[in-house]
Amino acid sequence: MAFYQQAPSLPDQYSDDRVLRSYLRRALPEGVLREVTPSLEAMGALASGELLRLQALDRGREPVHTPWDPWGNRVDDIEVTPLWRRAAEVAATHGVVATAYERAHGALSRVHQFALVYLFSPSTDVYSCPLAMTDGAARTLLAHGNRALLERALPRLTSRDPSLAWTSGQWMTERTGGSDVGLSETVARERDGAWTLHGTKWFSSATTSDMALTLGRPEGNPPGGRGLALFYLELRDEQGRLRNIQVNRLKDKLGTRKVPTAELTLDGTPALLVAGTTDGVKNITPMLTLTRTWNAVCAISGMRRALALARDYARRRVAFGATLDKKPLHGDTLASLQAEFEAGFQLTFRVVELLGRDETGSLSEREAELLRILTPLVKLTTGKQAVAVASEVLEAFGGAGYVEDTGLPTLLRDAQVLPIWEGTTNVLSLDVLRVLARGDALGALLSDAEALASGVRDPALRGAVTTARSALANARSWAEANLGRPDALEAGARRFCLTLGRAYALVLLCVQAQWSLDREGDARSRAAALRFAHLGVECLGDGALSLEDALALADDRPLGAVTAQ
Ligand code: MFK
Repeated sequence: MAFYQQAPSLPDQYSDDRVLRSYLRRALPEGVLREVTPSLEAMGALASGELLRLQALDRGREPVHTPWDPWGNRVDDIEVTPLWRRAAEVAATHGVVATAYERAHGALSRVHQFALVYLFSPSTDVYSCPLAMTDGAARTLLAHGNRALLERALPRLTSRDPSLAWTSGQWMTERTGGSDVGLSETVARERDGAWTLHGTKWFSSATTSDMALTLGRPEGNPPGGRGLALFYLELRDEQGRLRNIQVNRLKDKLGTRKVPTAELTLDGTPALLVAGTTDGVKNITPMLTLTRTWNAVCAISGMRRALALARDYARRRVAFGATLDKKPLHGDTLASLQAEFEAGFQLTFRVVELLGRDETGSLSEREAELLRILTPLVKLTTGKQAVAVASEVLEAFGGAGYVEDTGLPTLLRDAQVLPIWEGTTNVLSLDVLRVLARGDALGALLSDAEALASGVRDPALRGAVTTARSALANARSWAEANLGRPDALEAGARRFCLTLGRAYALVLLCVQAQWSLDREGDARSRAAALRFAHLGVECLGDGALSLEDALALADDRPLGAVTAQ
């Protein structure tokens, strides 16, 4: 009989997840864990049951934009796919955003909420995007305390009732650029106390949202981010018509194909000021903090999904006389990916814990500095990991990983957005430099790493901790040595940040590994920590080119003899 390969399949996504469950046992008091477990079990079952089946049926479907109705009226309807419609219902009823605002478990509600996100996200084709912006909008409105807006929008943004729940957009990018937002050209006009917006938004994600936070420049304001103001708008009027917003077209993107990302023209769109007529960029940063955290959670959950599929496949696929899971080289390859995932996981949930404590007012000033520096670090570190892991997992499937109807290529395409949106790796590295210029966030990070490391006793894990500490100390020396050399500091910023992110992640993974050894008699996280240390956390390198040589090389200009610094 001819041979046909069995497809990979997924077990229950909560009960099968050793890493998540072990972390939750460590992070949550027993009573809290008992209370949140049913919701996580329910989401795990949906993620490997109904949502997974819908996701398979949804493959190849995309949102449809209908600009005109049959009678020539401009309507700009956007119809999302069935998976997204169901995801919206599930997200609301299961409190994927609301859990964080109900705060049934105080600061730990963020851990609960992001554990739900982590389970939900890989089966819902980037429905995490509108949810992240919704969470970010709720947080931003709360941060500014604008009562009228809070009363109108917050109950909707955090509702568990799908018929009431709203999602929000975050429209920042214009044709002038997605990174240098201060260049934005949208004009805000005020007539008799009412504001309207006039301009073009070039990448508006999830344009099916009910409201958006966006930036516009009040007439007469100076250029730059300070001259922009933060605005709130609702997309449709009571009759369901768009409020002077035209959807020019949907973007033809590499991935996130279910997300209806549009180019918009705002031609007199009514909007309300959120917090004064200036400092729009600064005022929208609470949103960025949240969406960057979501980005990291989606990065680790994407890695986890890719690895779960690869692991299952390795048990089924026979080559050269045995299943792949018996093959030393295949196993060694997956072990490295698992180590990357576990380190990214611990780093991400550390930030989630701090975020929850920040929102409940229980962070010290020093911890607030730590959270500020860790937010860009977790986003940039896990974004890079997610792409690398997805790419290797496709390879672990051989040709099947390159074939669309296996669903596997989507893993890579959807991972590739993670280092791009919400700030590229380089823009986030510059954000870390912005943090270093004020206060002592680096000191806060290093002393936190020291405090965490002091509880690690296992001799092999102590070796891994030493690797991390030495990378962190080198990074600090490098930053101090370059403080007066802004160009050199900028040139090395990405390598510096990846060193900080990876080294701190290694410390956290050692802490989890020690706990798991002591309390669960499980050495798997220990193995992950040792492998992660071996893969390397030091990214600064000794042999970096001089800045002059690097710039010449980048531009392919002739240069003298290459010199090591
Ligand atoms: C999978 C789930 C995730 C999904 C979400 C999907 C949605 C996707 C939609 C998008 O992609 S939306 C677009 C996202 N765009 C960005 O993330 C923008 C990237 N660019 C930056 O982050 C730039 O660094 C920035 C726009 C902030 C630079 O603008 P400016 O005006 O040149 O910044 P400047 O002057 O350095 O800072 C202005 C103020 O904001 C300063 O405060 P002060 O006025 O008190 O001095 C800064 O300290 C403060 N600030 C800047 N970044 C901050 C911040 N504060 C806190 N956190 C930050 N990250």
